[in-house]
Amino acid sequence: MTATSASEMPPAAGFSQMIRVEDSLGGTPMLAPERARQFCAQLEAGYIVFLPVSPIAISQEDRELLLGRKQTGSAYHKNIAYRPAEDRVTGLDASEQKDAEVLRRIMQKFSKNAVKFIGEFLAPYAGKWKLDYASFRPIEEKGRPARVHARNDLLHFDSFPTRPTNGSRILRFFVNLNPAQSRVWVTSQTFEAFGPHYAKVGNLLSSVSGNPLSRGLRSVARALHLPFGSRPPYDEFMHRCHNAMKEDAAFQQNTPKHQWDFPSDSAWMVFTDCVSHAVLSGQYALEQTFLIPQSALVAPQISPLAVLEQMAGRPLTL
Ligand SMILES: O=C(O)CCC(=O)C(=O)O
Ligand SMILES: [Fe+2]
Repeated sequence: MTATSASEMPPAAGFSQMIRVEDSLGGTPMLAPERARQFCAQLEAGYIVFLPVSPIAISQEDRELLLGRKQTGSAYHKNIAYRPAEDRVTGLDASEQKDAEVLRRIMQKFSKNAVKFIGEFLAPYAGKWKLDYASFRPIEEKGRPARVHARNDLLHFDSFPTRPTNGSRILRFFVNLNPAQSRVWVTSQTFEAFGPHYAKVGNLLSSVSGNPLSRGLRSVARALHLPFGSRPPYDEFMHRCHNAMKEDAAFQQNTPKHQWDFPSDSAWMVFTDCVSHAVLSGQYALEQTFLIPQSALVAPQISPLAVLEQMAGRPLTL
């Protein structure tokens, strides 16, 4: 079965939907500009764009290395982050430097190919994003032990605690490398439908600071690299919302969900700051994150930042 809704019914308004792009676009010329713009608009509204055949070529040798068949060390048992700006992998200790070089080479290639593909597929964003980290995820997600706030099997909107986006949106592109097993996600309501509820019930908005004086102080603190105020009000809200959702067992259990199975060698892209998502199972995925600034969005008025600023009646960025 390819990616489908568990209920076999299209999700209702306010829930994430899926768009299936049948033909493999690898190596094909750019989409017609209006189609690329439409994909951007649909993604920004909380759709998942699913490609049954990944457009990113990964050689057999690299695949075998990533799947651990030629495993030499323990590096393949951790999630690996790759920082494109510095061209290096992080999170490995000194004994794993041999693996680090192999992984750096593979991740660099993946990251470059993902950038090339997304730059063509979502042309309105090309060159306007800030390229964030890529990752390799070799750990089985089912039953993976983690602290509550770090659990990815609980529904959440993404917020990076140490890398505030200051209103830029989080676009992620995934490839399931597993030759036999799907990666299984569930999604629920989009941020536009659900975020305001959380903001009201948890009184989360009023407690994130946004007045001009403290904004000024925060800017100074940031310039001086002081920890105080390093997180803009927008990120503070998104972070609290992320944590509150994961802590809320009743919500996790009762909210309506749709399940999506991403089969071997498929790829998908999604704005994970507006698609509430959780990964239930799957092993071996590659992922590249793009931070899309407000100025590059096709529909900035429905972004999580715009939704929250409308409610707060004040700017929430620095
Ligand atoms: O690895 C996945 O499939 C998604 C996990 C997730 O929610 C995340 O990394 O934020
Ligand atoms: Fe996530």
